[in-house]
Amino acid sequence: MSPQERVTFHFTRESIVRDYRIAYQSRQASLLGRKEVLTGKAKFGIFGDGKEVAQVALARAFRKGDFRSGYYRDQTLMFALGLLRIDEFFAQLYADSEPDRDPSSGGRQMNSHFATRLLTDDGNWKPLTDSFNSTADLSPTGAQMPRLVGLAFASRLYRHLEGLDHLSGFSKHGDEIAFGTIGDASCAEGVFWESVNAAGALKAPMLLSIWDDGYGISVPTEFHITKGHLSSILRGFQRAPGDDEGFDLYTVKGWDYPALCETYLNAAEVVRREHVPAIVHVAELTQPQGHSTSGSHERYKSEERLGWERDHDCLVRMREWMIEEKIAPHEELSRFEEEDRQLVEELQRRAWESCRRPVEDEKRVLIQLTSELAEASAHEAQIEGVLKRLGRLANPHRRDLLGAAQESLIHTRTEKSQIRDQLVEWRDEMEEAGYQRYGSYLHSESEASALTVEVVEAQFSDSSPLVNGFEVLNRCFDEALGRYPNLVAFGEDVGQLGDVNQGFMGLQEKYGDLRVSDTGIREATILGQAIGMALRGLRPLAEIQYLDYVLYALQIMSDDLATLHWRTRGGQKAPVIVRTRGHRLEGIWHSGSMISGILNLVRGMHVCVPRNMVQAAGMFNTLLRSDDPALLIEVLNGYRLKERLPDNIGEFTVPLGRPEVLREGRDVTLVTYGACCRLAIEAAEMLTQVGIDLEVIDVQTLDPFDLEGRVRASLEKTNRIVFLDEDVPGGTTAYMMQKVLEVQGGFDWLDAPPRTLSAQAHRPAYGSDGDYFSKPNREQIFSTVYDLMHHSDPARFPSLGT
Ligand SMILES: Cc1ncc(C[n+]2csc(CCOP(=O)(O)OP(=O)(O)O)c2C)c(N)n1
Repeated sequence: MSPQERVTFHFTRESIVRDYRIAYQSRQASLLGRKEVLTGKAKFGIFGDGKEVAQVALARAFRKGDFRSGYYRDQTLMFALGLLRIDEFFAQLYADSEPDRDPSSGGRQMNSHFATRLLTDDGNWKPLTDSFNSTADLSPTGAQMPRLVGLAFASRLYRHLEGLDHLSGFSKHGDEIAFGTIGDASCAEGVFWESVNAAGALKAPMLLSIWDDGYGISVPTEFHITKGHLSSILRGFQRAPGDDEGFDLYTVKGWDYPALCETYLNAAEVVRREHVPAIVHVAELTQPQGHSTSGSHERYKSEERLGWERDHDCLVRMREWMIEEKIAPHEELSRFEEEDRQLVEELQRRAWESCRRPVEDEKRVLIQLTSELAEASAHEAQIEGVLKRLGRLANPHRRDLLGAAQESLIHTRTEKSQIRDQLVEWRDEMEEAGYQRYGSYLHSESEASALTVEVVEAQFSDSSPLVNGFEVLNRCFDEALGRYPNLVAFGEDVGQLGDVNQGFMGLQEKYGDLRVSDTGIREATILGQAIGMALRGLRPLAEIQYLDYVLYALQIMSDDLATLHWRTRGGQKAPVIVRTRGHRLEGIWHSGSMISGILNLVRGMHVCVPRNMVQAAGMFNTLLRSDDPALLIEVLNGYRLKERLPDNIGEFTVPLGRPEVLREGRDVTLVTYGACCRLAIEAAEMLTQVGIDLEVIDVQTLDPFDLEGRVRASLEKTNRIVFLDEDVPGGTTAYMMQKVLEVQGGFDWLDAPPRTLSAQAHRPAYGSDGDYFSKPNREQIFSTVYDLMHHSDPARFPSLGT
């Protein structure tokens, strides 16, 4: 069926009234939500008013197993699908941190950032074909788009790939649609166009709705979009009749309920059956309360526009239509509206009380303890003052309680009493609970955590061949593709060529072009493709061709992938392995090692920096057995270096967070990773000639970092330490230093100032000398270590003349 062959649908009166009531309740929730913010009970509010009718229509096309990847205007869709209750909507507005009351995020996300719980409490997947599913929203405009590509493309794989029958909880023959939503102004983002193009090229069954209310906050559409009209500029993506390349495009007015229902049901039918993506441009939407609680739209909308918005309010229009069509008379609708208004108020009240109750209980305990402390203290008046100030707060938060406890403890710091000890204990427990409440689930806490994967040593025998580094990876990937039928590898040049360094050479031929595939040059959506696929039970191994180009994918990696498990409080996971190569080659954009910039933005992912391809293979094997997302950076100049191939290439694992001592020494500990390991070993050989015994440690993974304190153990022996890498000064060397000196307590073992040796602050220059004077070199390592020894024992190690 093409969009030209539309089918008209007939709905029961009851179901239409139900749609109206959901839309009406949703509007009431928006109105009341805004009030709650303006009266100070919540911090910020952003609501879906003006978009209700389109969303109840869209909900009619949603089927079990389908996914949503949307944004903060979608509350009505969530209500209509039964994925969000009104009390839960308010719980999130109040930042209620109880996950049963805010299942989307457990108080971690601001209001209208929705998610369903895809995982059981122990971190395993629920059967997703039994439910409507929503991925977890993000605030950066357009950031929902890359993931949408992968969510949709997964259906294509489930329809066409052999060997996925055991994953029946994720798909029924690839019949699932990924529904996306985005605002009109956000369509100006680069990731929007990259995602639309990628979905078209991949023939991914996505159905994207653009909610067009004519503004991005205060800026009207013509400033965002060429010609000021999305439908016209999207036309180039439209497929020709009978063709299966391209999109189906629909434009429909956001207040026209029957047209919206018909459009969505027709569009979804085609997307589902033919796997042809579609875009529904929903025009003429309004925003009755303005963008958010941060400002008022009267400041930037003309009187004329405000009047137009009142006339075209989708609820007003749907109501008129229902009366005209004799679906329900005015009186009946008024009665429902009154009932629904009261219902929303009642649910809001309950949400507020539930949110406040635990804090009020804690406040009572604190007041009891503090009052008793005051009675027993010489500082009674000051503590009473603290209590009075606390009493004046209408709705204190936990931070106010902890502040009051701390103040009381400071006043009584010279006193000893049992009641004071009790207050200390109360404060400690409150702090512990608070950090747990907001800090858990940064990484997997399931039995598949990467940190609990069994260690299997690499086995070598007399017949273990010496091969090129890339051949080690090639064998590893071959074994992995054979073992895991849901493993899919993709990236630029990964398919036919087998990647630019032949890691996948011959594997597309062996496993097919859906398992090992080429992508366009589109790093953000390579990442998004991986996230979406991982959310649907596949195991993506996504390649970013060079570390330097990770920056194009970094926003999605940082905002979406790295935060996903945490921001849903363990409700969702995306076990994506991102593979890239970096450190040393040639020039600014092929030898970057900007690790700290990445490392510090992807907390929530593991970051592996193997020194060679055998270690890399072992880390891949570990990650494939786990459900944590990770970034693995191979050493760019290591593919042609010879390594011995382990006999158990498909089975051995390298544990994360366990450094390896590459060379034992007693004088100085040198801590490094990746390509610098080779350089450090070379420098160590030079140092032996002057009687300095360098211990070289490869940390192997930066996150997690040395879980057993192996670096500190080395420092206890040598009492001198150098941190070495190719990042900028104060980059990852500083990161490692903080871990060792502060976290591991290494400071106490130092006999000399700690040193860092990194690349220069500028980017790496081209050519051999460019490299030598940009990156740390053997001579610098020698001098740095020698200098430490010179300061310890100038007689034995006289100045080199520097
Ligand atoms: C990357 C990014 N830039 C800026 C913002 C601030 N911002 C939040 S919403 C918004 C306007 C979005 O307009 P539109 O896409 O039309 O959606 P609407 O809010 O109108 O539904 C802006 C600029 C943001 N959240 N993310």
